Amino acid sequence: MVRTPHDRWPDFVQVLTRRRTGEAPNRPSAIRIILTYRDEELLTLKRGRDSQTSTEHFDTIVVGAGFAGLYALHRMRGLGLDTKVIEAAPDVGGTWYWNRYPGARCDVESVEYCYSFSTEIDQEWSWTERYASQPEILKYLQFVADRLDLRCDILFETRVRSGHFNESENLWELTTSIGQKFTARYCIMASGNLTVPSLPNIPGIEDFAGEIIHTADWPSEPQDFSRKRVGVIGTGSSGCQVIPILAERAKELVVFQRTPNHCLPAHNGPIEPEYYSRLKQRYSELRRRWRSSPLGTSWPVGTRSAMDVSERERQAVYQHRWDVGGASIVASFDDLFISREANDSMADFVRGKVREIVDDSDVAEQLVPADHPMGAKRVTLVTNYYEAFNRDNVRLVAASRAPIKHAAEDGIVAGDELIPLDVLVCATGFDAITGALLRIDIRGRDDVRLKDLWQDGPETMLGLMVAGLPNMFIVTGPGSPSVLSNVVVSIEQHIDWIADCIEHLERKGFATIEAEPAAQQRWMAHVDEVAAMTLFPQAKSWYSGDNIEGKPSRFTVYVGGLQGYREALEGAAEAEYRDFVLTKSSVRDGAIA
Ligand code: NA7
Repeated sequence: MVRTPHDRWPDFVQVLTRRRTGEAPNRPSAIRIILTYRDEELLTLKRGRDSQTSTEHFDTIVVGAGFAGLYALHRMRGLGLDTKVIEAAPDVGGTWYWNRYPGARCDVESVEYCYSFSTEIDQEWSWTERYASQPEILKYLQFVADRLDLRCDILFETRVRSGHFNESENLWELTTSIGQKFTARYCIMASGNLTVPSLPNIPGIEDFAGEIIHTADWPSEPQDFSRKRVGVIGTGSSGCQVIPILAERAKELVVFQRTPNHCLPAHNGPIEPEYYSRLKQRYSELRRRWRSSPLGTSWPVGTRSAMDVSERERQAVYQHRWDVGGASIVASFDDLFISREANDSMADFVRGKVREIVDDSDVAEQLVPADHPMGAKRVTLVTNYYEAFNRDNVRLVAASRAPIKHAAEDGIVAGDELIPLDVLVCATGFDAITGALLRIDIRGRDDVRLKDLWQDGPETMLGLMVAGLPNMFIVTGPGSPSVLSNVVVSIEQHIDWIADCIEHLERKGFATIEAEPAAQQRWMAHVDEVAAMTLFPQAKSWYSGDNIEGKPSRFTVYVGGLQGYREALEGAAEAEYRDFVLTKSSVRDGAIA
């Protein structure tokens, strides 16, 4: 069974636990979640008894063992720093460990969604599909961990609860869920942008007698849905990937759609071996070329306005990119993210496709996305998503006509109808970008809490550091291109910057580095300024935190261009960390470089 650290479900589990106490439930949903919760508690108790009471010291602690954490460990070792990675899951993989729902797949092409720092890894590893599935990505990360012998420095099944900066010692003091204590001079937060699942707040959910599964915590044992009525809530990437598979496997499938999204065909398939061996011969050159392109990918990027070409040519361009597959349609012209008119021309094309594919015109109209600019919410890459609605066993329940009202013992009440279900799949997304960081009680200088610093939304310098939190580095944090770039590329770029920065501190004898508050303010003003020039803020999305109740809404992904961002990073390092404060002692205004 996949062990679910209970704070992945904080409120939900508490509700279930409270209400179920004393009952002898025969209700799988409650049982499943409570058991996984208890499992973690048992583990905590068991491990707590023999956990160390003394504090272990490291030069660097890395939080998370996904793409970022593994590479961070590799780089820190290269600097000769004694490093420990702390990871909540029982294995490496990060978000690719947990998101094991059927159909889970990356929306970036495999040959681009991988590390580039090692020629050996590049040559020894071979991707089998154009878009890698979750099991294959997980295998890749396991391969990398073994190849670089990383596991011995990773503490698995351990969650960092708090990180407090000790100003007199210039050390981060970390505590884990089972009370272990660590100190470190540097802390690298590789905790991921999409790692804290979000559950829908449905009244009466604790009464539902069926099983509830979140896509980001899919059971590892095989599930037989052939006699089950399955409901899926959510039609983002996870929902749109799992729905076509469940349509084939379940007796009945009900899709609860709140907002229709723009879905594009992935045209996934095996990678041709000849193509791949040719590519491998030129891997580094191709990578360099892709990464220096405006969007950091292999996509050809249009340099004209969508409105500067004839209707006929526009349609031909969109059709070509639709046929090629993937999300490159969003790069067809250079103004698709800044002009609503241009964006509408692309969205209209996709809307036309939905109407073509879906047989029932009424169902098609409900699936047509209309409320946000295309791409302002992440487009989803799909295989047979719209086609699934042509099956007799699949039903769409759109919130525009029948919003979910509450859960009942037998199912979900939407509109005035009780829809009977045996299983409820929540493909309801994540407390993205800031969620994993804010789950940890992080306190910097003067005991100031990250939670308070970010009460109106996250503020960082270049997405890497926060004023007041010395020697704490964030990988692909808010204020960087993060989730709107090829994340592996951004991860390598950030870890390399962090490693160079630490090397600089060590070489020059500095004790701390942190963002300079005024520079941080200027950077975030720039992040806001460029975002306001685009259509991104026009959508309510997880990019802005809008999917989480009570979370401040702020679009903090840097969309000012990857080239400019790279120059800002390099410029800061070349100018010996201009815009950062460096100290040689514990005193904040000590020797400043
Ligand atoms: P997303 O993209 O956040 O999608 C979540 C979906 O769940 C989305 O359709 C939401 O509708 C829906 N949702 C969320 N809460 C509810 C409630 N309470 N009721 C009904 N529907 C709800 O998450 P994914 O996991 O699909 O993808 C996240 C990223 O992971 C993806 O972009 C890739 O980068 C990988 P809404 O649109 O908010 O109306």
